[in-house]
Amino acid sequence: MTRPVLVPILGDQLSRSLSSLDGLTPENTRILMMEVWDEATYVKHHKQKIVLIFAAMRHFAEELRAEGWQVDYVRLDDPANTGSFTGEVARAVERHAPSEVRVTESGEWRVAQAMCEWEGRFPCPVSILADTRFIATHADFRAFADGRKHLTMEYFYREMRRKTGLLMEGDKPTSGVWNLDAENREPPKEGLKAPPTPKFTPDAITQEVIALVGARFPDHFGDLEPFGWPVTRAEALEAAEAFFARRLALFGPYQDAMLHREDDLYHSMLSTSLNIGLLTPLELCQRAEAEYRAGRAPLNSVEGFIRQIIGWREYVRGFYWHQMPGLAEANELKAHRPLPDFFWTGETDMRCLADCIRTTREDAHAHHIQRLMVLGNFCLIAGIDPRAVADWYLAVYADAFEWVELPNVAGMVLYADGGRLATKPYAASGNYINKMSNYCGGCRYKVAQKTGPNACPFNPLYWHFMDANRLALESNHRIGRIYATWDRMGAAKQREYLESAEKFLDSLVPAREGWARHTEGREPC
Ligand code: FAD
Ligand code: DLZ
Ligand code: SF4
Repeated sequence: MTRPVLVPILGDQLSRSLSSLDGLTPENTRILMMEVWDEATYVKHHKQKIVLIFAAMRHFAEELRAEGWQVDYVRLDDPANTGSFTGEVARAVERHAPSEVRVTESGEWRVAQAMCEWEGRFPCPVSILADTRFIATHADFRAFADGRKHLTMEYFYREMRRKTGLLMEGDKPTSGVWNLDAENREPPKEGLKAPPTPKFTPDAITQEVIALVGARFPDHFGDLEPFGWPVTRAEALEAAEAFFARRLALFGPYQDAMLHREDDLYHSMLSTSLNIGLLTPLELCQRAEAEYRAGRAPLNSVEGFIRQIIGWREYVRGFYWHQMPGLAEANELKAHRPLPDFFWTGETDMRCLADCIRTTREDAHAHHIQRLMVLGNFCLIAGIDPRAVADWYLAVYADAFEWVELPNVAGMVLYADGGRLATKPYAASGNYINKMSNYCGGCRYKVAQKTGPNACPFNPLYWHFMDANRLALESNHRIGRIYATWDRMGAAKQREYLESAEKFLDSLVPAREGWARHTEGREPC
């Protein structure tokens, strides 16, 4: 018998188009999938994220077996489970004496580092292949980034449009305009109600995983049930079709809107399926373009959706690999305040934050503007430590993988990278939230009040942040003129702002240790 090729498939590699399977047949291949403690706990992921990954992995393994592939599937509770990728690949190498270990590159730096050691460790060659599900290669991003000080997404996005041919007429963008973002900033209308996102009833496989996660990860953040995320490609395709048929047309205009307890609005809710590989970015964008070409969705919505995927999503992935490992430690604004406890409990009188944390707890999801302009903006202007913020985002969202989470947190939200990703910090006072949401009406704080105990905390925090970071920000042409307004206020008004902010910051209770990461080291299986 010939020695098989051993193909480890990780929990975010659940795609039949995976590069490591390319050219192989079931006869000469042994696939390895492994539920491991290290991955389930490197941060204390939201319970629904662990259910999503394990359930999707188990379904994918079943689908592969049904096609005739031989799959070694190591369950979390397998007594011999070593708890790590490297340990499980080592065991599989012993079992099968493969001619080669062939794996698609990891999405995260941490795992990529571990994979680099496999070659020296195993008695057979190890091939680490490019992840061809992404549109931009690492070389594409390097070619874009080399020699640029600011890595403005817009120029990268145009290259991706040219590379894919999406919304292009020859070498020109459809309608002559690359980016229709200016048309996509409608505040929410009173009573706006989007068609619901499909939720999928857990089958027996998923129910078994739900029970496992409930038993093994009881102290992780978030509600375990109801669980309704797509866990198979068929379910993900159904969710995508529902989005294209019922929500894409209004995706653009209401992309930045926020409504109390209207959690999904017109967003696609497809990031989990994309990030674990049930859907590919190109197929979704081509499908969205077809809606435009058929006259069923306007260009501003379709271009906006495609930009999020071949623009932002591809860009942050390139940015991550270009900037790591330094990005994980970056703290340009020297922010050191601990994350407030209410990020975990949701217990705050700030109605906007309470609602965003509620949806995060209930669904392991919050939409982009909630993540950026409410949760992220608060962390920025309150000066929260970037490591603590990144740990929180990585733990609480079902779609969170470091390659996409960290550039958004350190770059887009916190300006911790010194402005390589965003040209200015997205700092905003309560005014922005009031304009784009219905949160403020029901809040105990008054958004129009600038200082004092009843003032919206975003108002004094905004000026406190500007004042504290003047040295770093004043020379930025997109933000510098704000200091003229600050200077015009006069010393007494400035003092009021700063004192209000300090009082508020002093009232914050730091999060207890152990919410995001296990404090007592690795737990036994
Ligand atoms: P839609 O609004 O329908 O957008 C369509 C798709 O575009 C998304 O599914 C996603 O794949 C992509 N996309 C949109 N914005 C971004 C972006 N800024 N970066 C990368 N891709 C984007 N997204 C993640 O997938 N994982 C994360 O861990 C993550 N962390 C974030 C942290 C912060 C601080 C911020 C501001 C954003 C983060 N995002 C992350 C981006 C974005 O918030 C989510 O992709 C989006 O909310 C997912 O919901 P959706 O599928 O309904 O997105
Ligand atoms: C996120 C995650 C979790 C919770 N558990 C597993 C697991 O047990 N097995 C697995 O193969 N993958 C898991 N993942 C996804 C990995 O963390 C992800 O594949 C790596 O971080 C590389 O991006
Ligand atoms: Fe949030 Fe301020 Fe509005 Fe309250 S008043 S909901 S704290 S922005």
